[in-house]
Amino acid sequence: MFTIYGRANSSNVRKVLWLCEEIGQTEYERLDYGRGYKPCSSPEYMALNPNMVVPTLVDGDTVIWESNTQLRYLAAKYGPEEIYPTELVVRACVEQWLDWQLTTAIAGIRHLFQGLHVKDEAFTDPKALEGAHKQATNSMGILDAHMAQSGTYIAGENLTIADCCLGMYVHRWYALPIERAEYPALAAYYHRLSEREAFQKWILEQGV
Ligand SMILES: N[C@@H](CCC(=O)N[C@@H](CS)C(=O)NCC(=O)O)C(=O)O
Repeated sequence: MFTIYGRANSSNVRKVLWLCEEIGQTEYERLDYGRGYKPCSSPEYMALNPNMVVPTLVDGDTVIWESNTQLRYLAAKYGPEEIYPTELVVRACVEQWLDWQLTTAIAGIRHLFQGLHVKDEAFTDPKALEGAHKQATNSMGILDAHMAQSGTYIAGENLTIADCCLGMYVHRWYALPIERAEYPALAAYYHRLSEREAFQKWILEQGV
């Protein structure tokens, strides 16, 4: 049995919990660390994850931080082949979108979430919010264009960890109180994800 350190209302934790549900690995232990719960700045947590963020995954002697790496690890260890395909070109597609989430897509959406939902004063400046909205609109436009030609899911006909990673932020884009551009392929994708029980449990039912 592995342990996931992280509160279930964190986007990065929810990605991992969604994947676990999809692959039927539900016998894990989850400990509430992070904002509003046990502090990530405590010595015992920092010994596991010096970044002071959630989630951290502990599987036996293996300790992994970075949620997308946890997705890769859990999918490779416990999942069916389709969820983290080994065929080179499909694998590259999955990796590309996982990396894009962390390097590009997260910036605007995170700022909007912190400013409009958490209402953290460091993120409420109107000009900065406008910039974040442009960034998020642009990122979701890129994903919309991709979904218009990719098929059912990001890497084709099967759900992969690229969906577990980005579906969380597609949900946030639709759940935040913002103006949204018309993105028909993205909306259809969100609707498809919303029909999955595991997505309902860990993404839709956990709030924004
Ligand atoms: N790149 C990291 C980012 C982790 C991160 O930013 N986690 C947020 C929650 S989504 C966090 O720990 N915030 C501080 C806290 O909850 O104490 C990952 O993907 O694991």
